Amino acid sequence: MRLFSFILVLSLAALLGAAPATADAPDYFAIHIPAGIAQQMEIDGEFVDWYWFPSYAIITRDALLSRDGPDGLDLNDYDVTICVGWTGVDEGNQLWVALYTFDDFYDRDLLRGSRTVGDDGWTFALDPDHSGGAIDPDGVYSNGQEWTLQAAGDADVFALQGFSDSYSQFWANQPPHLVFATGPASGKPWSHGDENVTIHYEWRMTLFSFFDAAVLTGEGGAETSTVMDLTENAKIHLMFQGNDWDGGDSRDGVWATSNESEATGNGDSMNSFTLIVDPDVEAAAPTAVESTAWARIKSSFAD
Ligand SMILES: [Ca+2]
Ligand SMILES: [Ca+2]
Ligand SMILES: [Ca+2]
Ligand SMILES: [Ca+2]
Repeated sequence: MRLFSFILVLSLAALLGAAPATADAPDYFAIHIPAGIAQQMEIDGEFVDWYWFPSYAIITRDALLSRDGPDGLDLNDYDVTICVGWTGVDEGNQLWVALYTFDDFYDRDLLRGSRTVGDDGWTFALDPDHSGGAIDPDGVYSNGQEWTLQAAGDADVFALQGFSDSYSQFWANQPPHLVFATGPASGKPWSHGDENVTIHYEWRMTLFSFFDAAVLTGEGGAETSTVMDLTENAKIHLMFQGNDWDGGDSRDGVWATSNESEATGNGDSMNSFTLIVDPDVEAAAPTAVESTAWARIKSSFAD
């Protein structure tokens, strides 16, 4: 049974027609995460802590656009749900993402690490300050970044697209800038050829309007990059692209939130996400507790 309770909300979103499917790069929302909720959320690949996310902001498979491969893929072959949240400047100042994928065939035999070519994976590209233009393909001194995500089970990948595996771990994809997990734990580990696989990608990350990867020289880094402050009503450019391989030498499909040319490499071709504060979400949220009190509560869970 692949229908997780989280997905029940999806059909509601589809009924409501949450996002236009005809525009090349539809606009979406990122929802503010109240402090009382953020304190209780864990980046662990489990999605029960996204219960509060409003249905109108859920991005479903129906909203995704084909960039390659045969059209008309049915939901038994590939299904997707994406939720995007954010915390403000004094609350961690990060983008939070829950990305659900169901796939009839788990393809991971090339193990390229920092590329999704040949194996299942996601491309996550962003231009945080909406400045537009091409992303520097070297990833250095760039206004945006293009990341590759692969759920490997025992060696998950969140790497700058195209960089060799030796540069897959560096300052920008490590805590506190990035916290990333895959799940559900009950489904791990995945093996090439597994059928009907559900994968949860969950992460929170700091956004940089100026990003000095400098992985080739070993210089630069967080100190010479500029953190983007996340504030209500700001617009950021993002795009998500699922790359589905089902064995063999050709892609079964490439499904993305934008199908404009250069969608993964140019800020102007990405989707605009408006950072909004939903009053109903805020009103229903538990009250934030003092950090020391919260630490005690958490440690009692662990006992
Ligand atoms: Ca979680
Ligand atoms: Ca598939
Ligand atoms: Ca493959
Ligand atoms: Ca696949």
